Amino acid sequence: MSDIGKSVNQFIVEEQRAHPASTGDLTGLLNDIVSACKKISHLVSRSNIIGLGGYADSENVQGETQKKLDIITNEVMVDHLKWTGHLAAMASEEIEEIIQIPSKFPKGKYLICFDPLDGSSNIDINLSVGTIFSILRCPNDCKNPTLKDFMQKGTEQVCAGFTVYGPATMLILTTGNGVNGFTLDSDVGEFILTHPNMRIPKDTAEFAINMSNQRFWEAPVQKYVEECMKGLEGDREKNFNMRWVASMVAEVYRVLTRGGIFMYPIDSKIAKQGGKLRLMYEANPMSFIVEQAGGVSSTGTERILDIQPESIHQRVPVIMGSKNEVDRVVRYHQET
Ligand code: AHM
Ligand code: MG
Repeated sequence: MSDIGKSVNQFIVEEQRAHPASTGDLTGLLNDIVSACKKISHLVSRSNIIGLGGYADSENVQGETQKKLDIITNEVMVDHLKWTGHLAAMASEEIEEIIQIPSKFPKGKYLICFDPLDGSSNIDINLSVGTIFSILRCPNDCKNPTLKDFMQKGTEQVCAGFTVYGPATMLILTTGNGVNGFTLDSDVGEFILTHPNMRIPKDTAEFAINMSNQRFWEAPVQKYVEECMKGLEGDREKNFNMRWVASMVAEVYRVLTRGGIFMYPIDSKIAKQGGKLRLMYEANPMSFIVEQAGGVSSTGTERILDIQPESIHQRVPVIMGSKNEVDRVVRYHQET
């Protein structure tokens, strides 16, 4: 029987039953995340009506001006996750320090890193935004977790997922056993499995990069994009199409559904900070998902999931998507 039509809760419980030794903690944590994302979806869709559009008077740890929804969605995540006993600590793109579980609540064995509202520069123009999360095991004493406990390679992730608040709200999930996509049925308030076993085609004729940064890129990316632009009139065997939504959740969702290569490479403008996208909140969870769907994810010189994190807000170059195109960009890096 096809799995299509199952609720995400049923799907998660069945995955848990396939691992008889599991305690149900991850199932509980995923249910908490699902609840938070449903609340965020509701807030995002009503933000103009309830006065949540536009900027707040604050900056986040990265020095970026925060949108009102950046702050509120961060609070929704923390409020939904802090009391249920599944987490030892949290880290958010919007908050400088790691977030401890208040002492009145029990602590669990997992750590979570999240970007509560990725692509938030798109919110006022009614384009897709989303929430990204990555779950790790707390390695040591879960009673007093520290920053050091979060410094685990992406290969250690237990689960990763993201939502897209677009024409439909979607949830994409991996626990290391393939990638599944669920659509929120807002009439009944449940995510329903609509996209089982998502696979990224190996080949693609679609690339995504912010072309306005072209003059700052390094030689391998210059070469690759120039070839895509020339298509059949250059050295490529096909013509290429370009997309740039400026919302990673929307770009990765597109790559998962019809293939493509998504790049936010290093460039001379952002070289000092190491890249644009954050390792712990964006690059690692998305790389886990992309690899689980048969794609590849690299900085250009290194597999992203193999990077040993050095700080919680660390940024890295990102090149991910259809295998044959990412491999080609990596090859151009090796050749230079
Ligand atoms: P954010 O987490 O502050 O929204 O920033 C991340 C976003 C990604 O979703 C997107 O790929 C990128 O920033 C867009 O950057 P740019 O505005 O330089 O095109
Ligand atoms: Mg983000």
